Formats: sequence, C-alpha cells, structure tokens
Amino acid sequence: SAENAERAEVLELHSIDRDSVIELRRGFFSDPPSLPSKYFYDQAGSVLFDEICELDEYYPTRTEASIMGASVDAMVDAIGPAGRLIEYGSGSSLKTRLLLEHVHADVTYVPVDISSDYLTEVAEGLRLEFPRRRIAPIAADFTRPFQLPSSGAGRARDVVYFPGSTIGNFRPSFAATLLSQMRNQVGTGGGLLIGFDLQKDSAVLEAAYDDRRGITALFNLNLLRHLNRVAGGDFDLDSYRHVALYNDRDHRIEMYLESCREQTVTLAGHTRTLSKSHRILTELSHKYTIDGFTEMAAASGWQREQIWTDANEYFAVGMFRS
Ligand code: AVI
Repeated sequence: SAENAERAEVLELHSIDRDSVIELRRGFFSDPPSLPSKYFYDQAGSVLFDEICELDEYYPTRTEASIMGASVDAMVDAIGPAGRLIEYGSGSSLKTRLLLEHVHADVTYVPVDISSDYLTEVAEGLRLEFPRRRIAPIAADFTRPFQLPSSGAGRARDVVYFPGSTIGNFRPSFAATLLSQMRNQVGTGGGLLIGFDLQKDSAVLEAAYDDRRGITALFNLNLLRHLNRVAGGDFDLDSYRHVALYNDRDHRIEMYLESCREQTVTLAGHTRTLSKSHRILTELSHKYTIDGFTEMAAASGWQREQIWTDANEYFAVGMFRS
C-alpha cells in the first residue's frame, strides 16, 4: 500500500550509515567522480537487473546457467554434504534453484543480500518452493565483514557460492580482500564455487553493457534515483546519459553516467558542479583469463579444484578449496 511504501521510504532514509556517507562523499567529490555500484540494487534496480539477465546481448547469465546445467552433478559432488551454502549477493536467487534442487538434503542455504526487503520476499518464495530445505537469509552488505551465525551442523564444511561474475565488479585489490574474507568465513577445508567472466571481443562486451532496448541505461540511471531518495541527492535523471566502454588495458567494462549539460548537484549535504560531458564512474566489470583468476584466488588462500567453461570460453565457473 501507499502507506507501507511511505514507511519503507522513511526507514530507508535512516538506513544509510555514517561509513556509507563518507564513502559516497569520497567518491563523488573527487575527480573523476564516482558512485558506489552497490546503490544499483534497491528494489527497482534489482528488478531491472533481472531484466538485464534476460537480454539477448547480456550473455553472462545465460552462459553461466548453461555451464551449471551441464555440470551440476560434478559441482554438487565437489560441494559435498556442506553445512551451509552461503550465497554472496543472492538477489533473486534465480541461479541457485538448480543447486538447491540437487545439493545434499542437509545443506542450509544462506542467501546474503544488501536489499533486505527483496531478500525477505525471495526467502519466502524459496521456502514455499523448497519446503524441506533450511533457508537462513542474512541481510548484509557483503563488502564489509559480517558475521555468520555459528554452524549448527557439526563438522560439515561451509561453501561460499558467488555466481554471476559479481567478483568482477570490484577492483582486483578489493576482489582479493573479499576472497580472503570468504576464506576466513569458511575456514580450512571450506569451499568456494564462483563464476567469473572471461576476456573476449570488445564488441560483444560493449553490446552486453549497452543493450538496444536501453534496459542497462535505465539500470544505470536508477542509481541516481536511489541516491536522491536515501542520500539527499538532487540528480536530474533527464540530464545524464548512459555510457559503457571496454578498457582494453585493464580488461574491464567501465560504466558511466555522462552529464548532458553543465549542472550543480547536491549529495549527502555537499554540492559540486559537473561540466557538460563530465562522466561519473558507476561500475567496473573486470574480465579475466582462467589463469589470471586462479592466481588471484591462490594469493587469497584458495586452491583451484576444477574449472568449468562453455564452448566459446565466454564464462567460467570455478571450484576452489581453502
Ligand atoms: C552484477 N554484475 C556481475 C553485473 C556485471 O555484468 O558486471 C552488473 C551489470 N551491470 C550492467 N549490466 C550488468
């Protein structure tokens, strides 16, 4: 209802904590300006992201799903009778259904997501769909250390599941930090099942991040709408254009919102000017080689067990052990 929506909005206004305000200011009031990608994922953004996953041009979701489908038995064997399957950034948990249908009956599924309303909704849906499965959601920003409840499952091991190549959205140094955080959470003998996107022709990559229907553009602009609501922003959404470019040297897609005119913007209590064509960086999406990724994981304490890929080598799913 309208009343509930209003109440949710009031709650949300208080939901951006001090650290997030500092992080926002540090990014937006420096040059070049940037905004944290985590603000893509309010309720509207999570729905738009699900639409992106269905786009013809956006190959990662489809390709990862086909890799999973072809090798789910081997993956389930590699997971074993895990205590918990902990999914970082679970979103709609679409990718997890296949695993949930196949993994050992005693595995507890722990979706971790920043969008707590959406998480609750998704967890309720999963409980209806998998009535015998234990589902234990955690609303958390996984880019910060968070606590897992202690495992009630005795000595069974925990496995982190991190699909979708979300690891690619972090700078390599921070990706390594996250991989170490995961390693510490599961301890020695724990597992990591992770999807990562592979280097390929830049035309394929740029089309995937600038689709003909303009859904990715809406997704990018929605970040400003979200910040207007939760961080005292006054972005005029009509004055920015979506830009997605492949950076060959750093092997990554860079997404920007480009100012269409000179304008003044207030965010989190401060004001700055953007000139015409000034670009705000909103997302990085790194593309790896299998060897490069394996090295990064090894440096964070993960030994490669197995890699699955598709015939085009567009995408890879890896199983690692700590
Ligand atoms: C969530 N993440 C893996 C997506 C990606 O491909 O980097 C986010 C995305 N941005 C634009 N399209 C999809």
